[in-house]
Amino acid sequence: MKKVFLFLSVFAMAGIANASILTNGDFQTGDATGWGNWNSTITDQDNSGNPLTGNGKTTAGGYGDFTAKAWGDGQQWGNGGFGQTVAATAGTLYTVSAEAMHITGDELTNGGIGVLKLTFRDAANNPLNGPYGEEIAMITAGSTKDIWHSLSGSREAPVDTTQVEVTLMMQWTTTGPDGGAAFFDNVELVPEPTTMALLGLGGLFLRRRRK
Ligand SMILES: [Ca+2]
Repeated sequence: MKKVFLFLSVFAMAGIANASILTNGDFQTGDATGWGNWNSTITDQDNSGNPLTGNGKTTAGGYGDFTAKAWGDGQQWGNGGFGQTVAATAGTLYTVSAEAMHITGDELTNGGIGVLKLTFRDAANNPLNGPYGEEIAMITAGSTKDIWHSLSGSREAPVDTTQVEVTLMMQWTTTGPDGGAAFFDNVELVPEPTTMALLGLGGLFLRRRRK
């Protein structure tokens, strides 16, 4: 009986712990609430007034599935995007995921990329996984247009981590001409507590119940 209850407690805590810790990761506020952004906007359609065919909305107006659109500034390494920083714990595994798309008529060309990044930082704001963080996954000019691509990856927070930033960015990586924009949606950042932490929580529940 005790073992069964312990198992159920662990299972329940794991369920709670698996929620994303980002604010407005689906952009359904219709604006960039929770995010810092540059050369980018929140939209439910592209800038020419055409629908994002990949989100299942096929007629102008009445969309409602807001997405994050990022574009560059026309120069090599020029970029635009969104960033959100949240508190993080060293040694914890963080899984980041997002959907990304580029569309016909505003597609990524040449070296244009739409990239999902993670940057771990210490309390003094120093980056801990490279000077510009780490590219976790991306779409490129070669990615199939007009459909959402799932980007994801997991990284363990390095020693001294107190915060982590999720970055969604469109960047021009070649001398050009590169063009286009990258759309992002349904961004999640999920910390995964260690097994020992979960067992500890399960045991805590068990002891409290037995009193
Ligand atoms: Ca959305």
